[in-house]
Amino acid sequence: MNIFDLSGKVALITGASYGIGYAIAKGLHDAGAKIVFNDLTQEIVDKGLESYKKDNIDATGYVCDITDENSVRDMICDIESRFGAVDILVNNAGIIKRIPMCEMSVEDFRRVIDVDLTGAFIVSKAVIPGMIKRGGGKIINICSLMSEFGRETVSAYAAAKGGLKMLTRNIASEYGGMNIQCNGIGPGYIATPQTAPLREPLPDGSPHPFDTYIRARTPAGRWGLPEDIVGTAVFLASRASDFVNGQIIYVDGGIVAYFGRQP
Ligand code: NAP
Ligand code: GCO
Repeated sequence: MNIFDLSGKVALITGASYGIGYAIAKGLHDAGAKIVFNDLTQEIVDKGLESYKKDNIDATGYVCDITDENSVRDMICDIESRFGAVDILVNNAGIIKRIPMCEMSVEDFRRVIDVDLTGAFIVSKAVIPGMIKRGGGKIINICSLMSEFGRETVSAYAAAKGGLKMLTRNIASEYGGMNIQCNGIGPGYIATPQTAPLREPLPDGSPHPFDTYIRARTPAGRWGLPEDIVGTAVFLASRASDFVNGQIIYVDGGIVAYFGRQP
């Protein structure tokens, strides 16, 4: 028996047209799961579908904003009628706005909380009843180093991702008795469109100071790749993690463990 086998499982990965979500979806597919994803616009969903097709993955994509509860409910009803209840939910969709706190509008702050925290609540709330009926399920919340740390300009994101860590523990506490495991993954600094502005070389061709900083701050000495997250996601989606609940696993090249080099 392969304890990582996901054959026959339905996996919904939010915001998975590209980036970390796409890599996780590909990994869950390779382990046997049926892949369903959503994104904000038809254009992005179509781009995602093209990538899945190129990788020989028969994925189904929905246009759905995770902050819109009615739209999420419609998507989950449709998934349940076509494929059955969602067995694995990956709350991956997320945004960041890098703005110094005292310059940030309350609207911007609320939007980040809405997508990164409330969105995960809305989608989890919509799939949990189906999981209970089916006898269990797996929820994986994509947290962040900012579930533990702060830094300049990311107040809303850190507040949301810190909240997502606690939502993870609460779902584990509230539904663990119904055989639902809810865990989080805290990726380190991963090379995706979200972090592209932190990696772009300066006009004179020299590396971005944040790029240099991250390489020095990461014991592995490099940025992570979306593929680095896949093994942990498959583990948390599979029966191999059936007694693991409410944990956040940092997949960060060692950043959380490292105090940093003396300047
Ligand atoms: P990304 O490249 O920006 O991808 C995020 C995806 O979420 C995009 O497809 C985006 O769609 C979608 N999305 C945004 N708002 C949405 C909404 N309201 N409803 C549905 N979909 C929505 O980000 P990523 O770097 O792959 O990050 C994925 C997750 O990992 C995020 O939660 C992020 O915070 C987290 N994370 C990233 C890093 C990192 O270093 N990259 C590290 C730790 C945690 P659009 O294309 O339409 O915007
Ligand atoms: C930032 C980054 C981070 C990462 C990630 C770290 O501006 O500091 O974007 O927040 O994306 O979430 O785990």
